[in-house]
Amino acid sequence: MGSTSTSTSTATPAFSRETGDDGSFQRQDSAFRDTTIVPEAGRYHLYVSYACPWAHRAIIARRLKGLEDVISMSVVDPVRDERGWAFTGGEFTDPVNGFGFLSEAYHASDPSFDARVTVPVIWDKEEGRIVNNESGDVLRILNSGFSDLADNTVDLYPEILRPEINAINRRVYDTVNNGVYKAGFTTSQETYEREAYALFETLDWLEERLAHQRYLASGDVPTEADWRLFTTLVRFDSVYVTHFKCNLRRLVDYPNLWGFTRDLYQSHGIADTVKLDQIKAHYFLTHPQINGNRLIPIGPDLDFEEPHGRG
Ligand SMILES: N[C@@H](CCC(=O)N[C@@H](CS)C(=O)NCC(=O)O)C(=O)O
Repeated sequence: MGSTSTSTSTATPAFSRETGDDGSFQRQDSAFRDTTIVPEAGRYHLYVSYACPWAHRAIIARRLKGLEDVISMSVVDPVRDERGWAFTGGEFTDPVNGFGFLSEAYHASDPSFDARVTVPVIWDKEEGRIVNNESGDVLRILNSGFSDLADNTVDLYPEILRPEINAINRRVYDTVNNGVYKAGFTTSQETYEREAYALFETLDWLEERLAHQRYLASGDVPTEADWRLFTTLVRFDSVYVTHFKCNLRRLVDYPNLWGFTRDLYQSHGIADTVKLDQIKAHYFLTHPQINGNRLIPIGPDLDFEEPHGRG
């Protein structure tokens, strides 16, 4: 690219506090990282958004681990304004604390909290505080923290596969899960190109890996590594290709990755955790810096139910 196209733009970044001097998006660290919980039914509550890929991990784990009667859940409105995630009524209410905004949960837990209020959140009803707001931790807590209240025939983080899962997660987090955001939110042409190429390099690598095995790690059942990738892939063609300009290839151009996504989508209980209307409303209406006219695209027309032919 020529020199004019690689300079940092003067555009207003979507997240000014998380934008480096070079225009790159630098995701904030999660503030609440407690990982010990008391396995009790009815004590914990999940705050999520169906729109958010990080919260989607928690929704999936709660379902797969059979914890829906053990951990209650409320959902924020997918469309956010400058006041952050809100409970606007109807399906977006908080019966546990009656909060109007998720920020109230953060301030109840730490009155001095002044960073970005994010989902997912695990809330302890007994202590009236946030236990954890990092989706990677939340996945592990749901997988193994609830003892025999959970369905332990499902193990998303089997001991023997941990080194492999950790290595896959590292690359997938940096270049795919967070990679799409780094490409989408940067105000620098150079950073955009670097992040977008790194993303597609990893997708190419994953495509090749999935030519020889059904799942990312070498076992014969899906693990957290698969679900962490899934929540990004299921949003890819509807959102990231256009909204975040990750358009070198589409998911449907990768036979193995597209089959893998359909395979997971068609797993028991997963399809109705994917709410594309909320996903699209969230991204296209919530980031006016990158979609100023706030129109929601009509497509693409994707068939996640098409036979996946894997396994
Ligand atoms: N590291 C966090 C990131 C969570 C996150 O950034 N969630 C987004 C939604 S996709 C959010 O809540 N953003 C709120 C905001 O930007 O104000 C995790 O994995 O749990």
